[in-house]
Amino acid sequence: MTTRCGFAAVIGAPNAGKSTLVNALVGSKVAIVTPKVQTTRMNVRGVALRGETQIVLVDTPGIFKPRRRLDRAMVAAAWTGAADADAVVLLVDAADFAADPQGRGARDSEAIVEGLKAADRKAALALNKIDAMKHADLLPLVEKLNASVFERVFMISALKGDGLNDLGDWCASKMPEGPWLYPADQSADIPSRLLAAEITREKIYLRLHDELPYASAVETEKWEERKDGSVKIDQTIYVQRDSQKAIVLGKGGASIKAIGELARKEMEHIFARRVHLFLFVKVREDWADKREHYREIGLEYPEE
Ligand SMILES: Nc1nc2c(ncn2[C@@H]2O[C@H](COP(=O)(O)OP(=O)(O)OP(=O)(O)O)[C@@H](O)[C@H]2O)c(=O)[nH]1
Ligand SMILES: [Mg+2]
Repeated sequence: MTTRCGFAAVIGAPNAGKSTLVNALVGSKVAIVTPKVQTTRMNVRGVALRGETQIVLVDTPGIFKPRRRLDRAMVAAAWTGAADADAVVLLVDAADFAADPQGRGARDSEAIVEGLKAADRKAALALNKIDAMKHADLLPLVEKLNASVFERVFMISALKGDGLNDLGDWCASKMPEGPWLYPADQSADIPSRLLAAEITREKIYLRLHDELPYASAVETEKWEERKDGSVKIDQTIYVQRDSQKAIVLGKGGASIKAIGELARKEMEHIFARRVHLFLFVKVREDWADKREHYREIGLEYPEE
């Protein structure tokens, strides 16, 4: 039997629902999801199977007008993900676009359409979050986004699952013939230490607000297998100022305790074993300018 295998990159403006879509197509959580923009910082691979076809889905950071060094690295990674893929899905938050056609999300999406055109890159357009809008508002949007540059247009809800079968079939049809890259039972390609750090970062995004999530990074320092089958994980949360450290800790340590509790529970679920999680908070003003941090999460380091 001939097998097929290739890469399908999901790109789009921040908060479009890319990570939600990749998790839904894969059928398990490979990428973290939060209501905040710029959650995803690196390309994450998840594996979906459809018959004899293996689709390696690439979740990418949101594409927007970058300012900080970290932002530039994230946006560059997203475009690289698209350039390397056999299929590209541009995901748009249609509910947000319809509600605010001049808004930041809409402008970012339009700029990505221009980018795809300039690169002569064929893609499918997927209008997401149709569960959260009037369907009558979809048509004008298709026109506005210049749907003619797209091979196909899908209307989906990554959250509820609507339209995902057709989109998955389209991705599968784009995969070239070839051997599978991953064993049939593997759904994620992210080292456990990194996934553990991402899980903690997700809880920080969910629990803390304003600039704090963007000023923080998480690294897994130690991963210690114990004889009883459990694992001890030490992680450092980096922030940029003393005042931020105080916020992460919270009154009497309440905040970090809650973050640790949520993260540990999810790690236990994902790694299917008991986890002892120890979180430390350190101030490192320039973590976002250190090469090692970029290497750690697999990003190219922008020189300026
Ligand atoms: N109503 C609705 N909400 C959705 C849908 N898909 C995603 N969301 C929500 O949109 C928010 C952002 O989802 P993510 O998957 O983190 O979005 P993203 O594009 O990966 O965001 P970044 O990584 O920050 O670029 C979350 O609160 C999701 O629950 C959908 O189909 N309908
Ligand atoms: Mg994401």
